[in-house]
This record gives sequence, structure tokens and C-alpha cells, in this order.
Amino acid sequence: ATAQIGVTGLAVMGSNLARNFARHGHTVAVHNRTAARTTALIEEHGHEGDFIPATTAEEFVAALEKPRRIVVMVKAGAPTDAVIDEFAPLLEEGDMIIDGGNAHFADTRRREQALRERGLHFVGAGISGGEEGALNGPSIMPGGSEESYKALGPLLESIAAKAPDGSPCCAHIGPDAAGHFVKMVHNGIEYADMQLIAEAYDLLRTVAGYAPGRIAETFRTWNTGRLDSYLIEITAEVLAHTDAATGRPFVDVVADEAEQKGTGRWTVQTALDLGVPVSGIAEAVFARSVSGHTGLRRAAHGLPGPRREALAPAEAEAFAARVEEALYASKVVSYAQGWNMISSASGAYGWDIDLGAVAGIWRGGCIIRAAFLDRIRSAFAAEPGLPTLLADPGFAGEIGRAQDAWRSVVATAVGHGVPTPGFSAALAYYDALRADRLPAALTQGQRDYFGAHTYRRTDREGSFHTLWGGDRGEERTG
Ligand code: NBP
Repeated sequence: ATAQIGVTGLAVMGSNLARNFARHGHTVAVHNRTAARTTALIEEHGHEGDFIPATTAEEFVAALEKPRRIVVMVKAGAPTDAVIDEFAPLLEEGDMIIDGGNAHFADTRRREQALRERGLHFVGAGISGGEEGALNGPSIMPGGSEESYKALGPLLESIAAKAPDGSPCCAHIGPDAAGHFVKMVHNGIEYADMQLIAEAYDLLRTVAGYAPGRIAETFRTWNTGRLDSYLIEITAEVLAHTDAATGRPFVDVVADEAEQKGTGRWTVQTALDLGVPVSGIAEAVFARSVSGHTGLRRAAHGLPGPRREALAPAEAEAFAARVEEALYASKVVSYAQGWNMISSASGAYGWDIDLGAVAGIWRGGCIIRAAFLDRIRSAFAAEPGLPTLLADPGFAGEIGRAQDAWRSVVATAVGHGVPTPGFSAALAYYDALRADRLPAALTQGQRDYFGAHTYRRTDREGSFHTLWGGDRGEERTG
């Protein structure tokens, strides 16, 4: 047995990850249900490092040093269970199965518990960065036991992306499913970021009257400032691209129906269960969903809306600057919501997640990588118990300075009939959190009226009910 690590599941992610391990000097055992993929990997990339190809599960397990470390990179869901069922009986106490797929965190909790009872470690590891990241350095979010991280962490850290300060984009997130949970929220934040960028594009196109090439330039400029990020960078690339077949801007020939694989939806479903408002992510998921409802869109097409001309060039430039402010402020809100969700789950499941460390490992490798994440890391380093990023003095100051522009952009969007659910939801969340009083008091009154659900008072302890159907006297109920 000479391999430090094994990878089973050699489609694009698994083979790139195996190559990444090999390129970093590790001997890698490789295995796939269909042996042809294993052969192809060795033929095409065998020269990149030390691989031990295995045809059967038994051969694969025999090639691994103890404690064995098996990375599973198969399609999430039933295939993952099938692979676990195949390998677990061949393993010994202390061995590790690492699921690098996009598993739902509830499945990871179930699998971790089942394998723990058999003396095996199960590590749900979120891996972000797509195929390119898997090969050249992903952001890795491993969960599982502390003990498993001791044996696994150095290997994973060696292949992870490096943040600008040189630290690896991999850290032990917390027990059982903490890693897959955090990866899910990463994807939710990614949805929100993409939606906000799309809204900024729509405003620059429709209200400022900019052509896609000009908008690409605007994004390139923004990418040199506080919005500096992978997503802004690729947005400029996509907008600058011309369709070869028609000579038209690429963005104008693509069908405007956004698809989704489901991690955004999981984030929102889970947030509802935890009772955490993640309106930015929810609006992003719904916006993709609206775009795909072609029947509804066809039925509503042509309904009345405002008739507004695009702005004059002099005004357009000032407007574009305000859009940058609105985009930034909305982004801070959606990250604040995402972190709030991680913090709530960490409490609910007893994961004890280091919130600053999560920002640290997203600085490189993953889709939402950005200079901005270093600010989040610093905010939690300065105040580990920070209840919301919006309360960090740095972010609070920036939002305070951006808020006039933010409000004006949302108002202009409404006036021009441009849908900006992300910008608007972010602003509404900000205004709700900072309000002295919320109309929730009225909601409580209504609930007490129709359902005797009781309410608390601002001036006395206890719960109360008003006898709405009687003399409207008040009784204390608890
Ligand atoms: P796929 O998700 O397309 O899965 C293909 C692999 O699963 C093949 O190796 C296939 O083996 C194996 N497999 C299946 Br399907 N059913 C199996 C079973 N019952 N038993 C054993 N093996 C089975 O591969 P991928 O796109 O490389 O993604 C791998 C994982 O990484 C997924 O969970 C994905 O969500 C996650 N992920 C993907 C990306 C990305 O950018 N693609 C990014 C981050 C995470 P076969 O060759 O015998 O059919």
C-alpha cells in the first residue's frame, strides 16, 4: 500500500482533483465504476505524477496507506450512497471516506452518523471552483471530526487554492455536515451576487442606455475598486463577447431563461427551516424561476408599464456611479444574510463555526472569491461575536455613504419598470433592521384578533390577549 489518498469517481471533477493531488507529489490511487475512465486518465495524464490505477474496489482499498483516505467524487444523491455501501465493508476503524460532491447537508449528517457507528470517519467536504478549481486549486470546506482533519487537512491544504496572503483556502469547518452546509450557503451567496450583477447590467442597459460593450468597460472599471471579484471580472468578459454567427452581442443571442441545479433552492429551503431571513438569496432563486416561466411571461407580455426614455449621456454617467453604490450596498446585505445563516446553523447544530475563517477560505479558488472577503474576515477577527456584518463599523460607514444613491437607484428602477428584486429586497432588509419600530406590532394585533395568539407589550412583562369579541378589556395569559 503506497497511495496517500484515493479518488473514486473520475468524471471531470474527480480526475482533475486526482491530478491536482498527483501534481503536488502525492501518490494517488484512482478508481471509477466504469474502468474506461480510469484508463483514460492514466493514458492522458499518467505522466503528471504517481497514480495507482485500480479496477476493483478491493484493489483500490489495498493500494491505500492506513488510515485510508478515499475521496468520493460521484454524482450526488443515490450514487454517493452506492459508493459508500460498496467501500465501507472493505475499510477498517479510523479510515476516512471524504465526499467531495455537492451533497445536501442532511444526507451528510445521516451518512456521518451511520459511518461513525461503524468506526469510520465520514467527511463531507464542500469543494468550490468548478473543474478549473479542482485542477489548479479549489476552495475546500471539510466537515467531519477534528481527528479526521488531523490526518486529512495537510493533504487537502496542499492542493487548495492560496489566498493572496499565501494561506490555503481550506480549513476544518466543524463537525459532521458543517462543511457541506457552508458550501451550500456559498452557492446561495453566489446566486445573490449573480442576480445583483444582472440587475446592475439591466439598469445600465435600460436606464443609462449603454450598449453591452460599454457596460463591459464599466464592470472592468468597477473591478479595480471595492467590487474587485471573479464574478465581476467574468461579467465584463461575457458582456464584451460578440456572437460569431450573428455579429451581435453574445448576451443578446442567449435565451433569457436562467437555469439552476438546486443548491440555491436548498439554501432558501434550509433558511426557512432555520427561520433566518435570506431575502437576497431567495429573490435570486425566484428571479431565475420567473425567467424560466415562459408561459407566464408570454401571458403577461405587453401589460402596461411606464414609458421612459433612457437617460441623457450626462445623467447616465452619474447614474452608473450610483448603480455601483447600490450594487455594493446590496452585496454587503446579501453576505450579511449568508453569514447570519451560517451562524444560526452553527448554533442550532452545535458546529462552533469560525465565521472569519469561512471568509478566509473563500478568498481564493471559489466562484465568489473577492478582495471583499478579506474585509469580512477582518470584521470577524475584530469582533468574533458580530451579530451582523451591517454592524461592523467599516461596512456600516460604507452603507451609510451609499444609501442615498442606493435609494435613488431603486426608485429609478421602479420608475422605469426595471425589475430589481435583489437591490430592493436588500434595501428593505436594511431598513427593517435599522427601524425604530416595525409594523409587526400591527401583525401581532391582527393575530390576537382572529386567533387569540396573544402578544407581548412594550411596557410590561408577560403575554396578553384583548377580548376583541367582548368588551375589549385585556387579560394576562402568561
Ligand atoms: P458527475 O456528477 O457527472 O458524476 C459522474 C460520476 O459519478 C462518474 O464517475 C460516474 O461513474 C459516477 N457514478 C454515477 Br453517475 N453513479 C454511480 C454509482 N451508482 N456508483 C458509482 N459511481 C457512480 O461528475 P462531476 O461533474 O465530476 O461531479 C462530481 C461531484 O462533484 C458531483 O457531486 C458534483 O455535484 C460535484 N461538483 C461538481 C462541480 C462541477 O463544476 N462539475 C463543482 C463542484 C462540485 P461512471 O463513469 O461509471 O458513470
